[in-house]
Amino acid sequence: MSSLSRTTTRLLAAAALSTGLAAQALPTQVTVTIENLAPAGGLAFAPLHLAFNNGSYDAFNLGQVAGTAIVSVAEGGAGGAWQAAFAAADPGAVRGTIGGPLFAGGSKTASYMVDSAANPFFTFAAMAIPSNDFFIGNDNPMAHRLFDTAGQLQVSSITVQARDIWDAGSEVFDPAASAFVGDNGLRADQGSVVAFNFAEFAGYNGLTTGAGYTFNSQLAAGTDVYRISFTAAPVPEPQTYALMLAGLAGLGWLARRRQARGA
Ligand SMILES: [Ca+2]
Ligand SMILES: [Ca+2]
Repeated sequence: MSSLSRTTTRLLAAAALSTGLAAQALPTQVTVTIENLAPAGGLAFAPLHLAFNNGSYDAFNLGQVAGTAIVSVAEGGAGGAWQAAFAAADPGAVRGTIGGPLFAGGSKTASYMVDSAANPFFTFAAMAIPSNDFFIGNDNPMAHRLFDTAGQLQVSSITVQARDIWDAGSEVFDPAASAFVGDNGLRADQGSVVAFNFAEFAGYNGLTTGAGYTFNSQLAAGTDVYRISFTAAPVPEPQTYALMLAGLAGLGWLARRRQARGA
């Protein structure tokens, strides 16, 4: 094979690779806004743990014993085991934590670079406080498919109502032992399973929280308590640029060779 045809072959391969990447990877800048919609003086939330993912990691199931991953969210909010389990099960997921307590009426925003083709699904988990072991999160890992196959955002927001709040079933309800109002050192194992539960929040009414306000649940089943909103902006992939530049440089070299031969 001549030097020229070898170069042409390489250029064609680079072009094919470039086209292939453009079809497969869909890099997108996703901005996530979280809002605590609970009535003033009511629920607060620990940091939100989130992951843009391939839909394969299922952190818990209604009616089953909670594992250490979701318990690390539900019983203290820190979620270290949840993050580690997610990373092990779905290494390509884009994970994050929107930190700090989120009080009623509060909101926070964070942005993530996501390949919407590889990670079209969204999973989240956060402890509700005060509580012993209450949390919000999606049971079905494929419940929230944010992106279609063309990379278009399909979900503008996820709203959580009081009826959607989970009790991990891992710690006995006891205001004296609850995070944010009691002494965590007093907590006791519950030995139950994951269930829906918002009624027990009324048991904290009148107690002083760690933030100094007097708790008042005011929750009915249909009360909105949390919203996660999304906006997305596609971004060109650096790899695509690099391949295009390499291809252009190769074409320039080829043109110079042709010119030299023709002369
Ligand atoms: Ca599940
Ligand atoms: Ca419990």
